[in-house]
Amino acid sequence: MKLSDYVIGFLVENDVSHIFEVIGGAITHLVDSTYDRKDISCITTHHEQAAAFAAESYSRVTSNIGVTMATSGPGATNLITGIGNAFFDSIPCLYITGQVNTYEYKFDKECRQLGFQETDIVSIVKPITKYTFMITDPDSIKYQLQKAIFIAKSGRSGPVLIDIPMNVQRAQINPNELPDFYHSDEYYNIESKLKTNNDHYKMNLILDLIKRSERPVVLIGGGIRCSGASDELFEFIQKTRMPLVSSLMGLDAFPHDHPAFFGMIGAYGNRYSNLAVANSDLLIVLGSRLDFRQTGTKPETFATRAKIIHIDIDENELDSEVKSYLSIKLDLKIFLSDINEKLNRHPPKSLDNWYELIKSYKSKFPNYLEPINEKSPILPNFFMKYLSSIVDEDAIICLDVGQHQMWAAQSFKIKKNQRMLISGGMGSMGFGLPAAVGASFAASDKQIIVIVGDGGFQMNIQELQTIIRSKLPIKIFLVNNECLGMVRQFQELYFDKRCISTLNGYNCPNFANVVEAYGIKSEIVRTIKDLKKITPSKLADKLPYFVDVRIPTESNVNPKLEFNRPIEEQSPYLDEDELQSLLAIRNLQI
Ligand SMILES: Cc1ncc(C[n+]2csc(CCOP(=O)(O)OP(=O)(O)O)c2C)c(N)n1
Repeated sequence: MKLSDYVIGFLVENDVSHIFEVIGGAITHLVDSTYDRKDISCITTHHEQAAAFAAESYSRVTSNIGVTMATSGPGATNLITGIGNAFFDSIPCLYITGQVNTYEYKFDKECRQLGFQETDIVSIVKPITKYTFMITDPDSIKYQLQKAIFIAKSGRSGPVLIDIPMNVQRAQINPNELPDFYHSDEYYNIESKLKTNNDHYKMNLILDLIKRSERPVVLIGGGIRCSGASDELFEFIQKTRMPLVSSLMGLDAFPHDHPAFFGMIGAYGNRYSNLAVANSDLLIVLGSRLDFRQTGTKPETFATRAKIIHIDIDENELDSEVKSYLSIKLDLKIFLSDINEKLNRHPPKSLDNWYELIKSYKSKFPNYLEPINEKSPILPNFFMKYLSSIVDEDAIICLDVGQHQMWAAQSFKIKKNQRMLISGGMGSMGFGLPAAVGASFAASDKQIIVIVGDGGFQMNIQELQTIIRSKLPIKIFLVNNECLGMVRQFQELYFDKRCISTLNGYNCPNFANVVEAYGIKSEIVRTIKDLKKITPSKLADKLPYFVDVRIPTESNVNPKLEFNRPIEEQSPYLDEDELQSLLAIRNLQI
């Protein structure tokens, strides 16, 4: 059997239905092996970065591995941003790169290159993958693919890369005689290191702290989705009634219409969410790494009155910047299932007063303002709230990176069966559109929404062609401020309004014309009245649809945390007396 045929069959056995790729000489054997197969297909994108983002989003939606293929040299290096994205956000993805023939590869020679497009991608991506390997022995293919997928999915999941030289791809192998990873000592060694046990002593301590706490808060992060623990989290909150806040990456792991949900915390978090954390006496952190965007640049000012319990599958994330009272290395699904069982015996005390207090913050600091009249311009937070009221109950929303992402995080109300796909740790502009392509193939029955800025849209705009060619009914909302808004806001604050490269030296094309050149219908909306043009039938249509949402160029993300402040002291600043009265609890000794 030809090795490339074996690789494709292996992917099918692992329930992979789509491979995202851009072709090149060095992967032609692999791509050719999908020809005439009904059980798997290649989705040709127009840039390898887009293929990688699409595969990552396919993985997020299917909870299976996402697969990208790229040719050697520039194809492989174009994957790097996508690989980094999957690494930081812990998404299991397999990248298969083609490589020059082994007899053209330099190996240990001191020269730069022997073969055309020869590039040592294995070494280049080592720091941003969980495992990476170049196959030189055709008989190791089964072992290496099994090992790579096992590592990608186990523990804290993430990306893996397998580099396959062309002569290896076309080699003949006997599939019945290939070594098997699952019967190797290596497998047992890796597996035994992954085992984590629930510590019963610590569990009882947590139950006791929950019982005694008067102002508890649960903070969730991307780890909830990664461990598939959304249902267990829901049950935990139903049982404890603890108020819940989220990091950016945790946003779609809990429904926003639930009475316990109190928004996103952090630098661009809702003011009421940050105040809840600042006043809490117990903070249970589930699968969030407590990075500076959440804690502020002075982590010692974060949740100073709370006992922090931190649970994460990756021990390197525990006690990193913020020191916790109790930290546990554990898969969240195991932790939550276990505590849910025990919680029946520990009914929590009434949290009514605490709820009243947080609700009072919420009504004092709403995250959007109602427009004055129909002629009013579209203000971004209101737009996000409006959009969330008209999309399907199980829509998948793909965000790009910038101000629009933060407005969506603050004001889009995510429902139980909706997903919001975000480029978190990497924060890569250009993520939204290709992510929507991947989500469309992963869930063809669902409504797929993109929210993107004019800058990020121009970074992977070529994927409109993938959308139109594959007839994907993706609905694109371009939040158009005609500038690189997030950095413009930063320059206004810290660079005395010298907006180089964001306003000066940056501009946009007529997007409606561009989009129509691809054959996609478009609309421009400028006022509240115009929003009525976005009718339910246009959203339900089986064709792609593009809306250029014009917002004032000077729109800013507020509230915003400036350097070296605690998260409850966001700008625009509150009057000192008012802040102190809101933080009254903080001054009590617990
Ligand atoms: C690939 C990449 N390049 C640069 C940046 C830095 N950056 C972050 S947000 C931003 C501006 C985004 O502008 P736009 O897409 O128009 O969205 P807006 O902030 O205006 O909503 C830039 C340049 C980045 N995150 N990713």
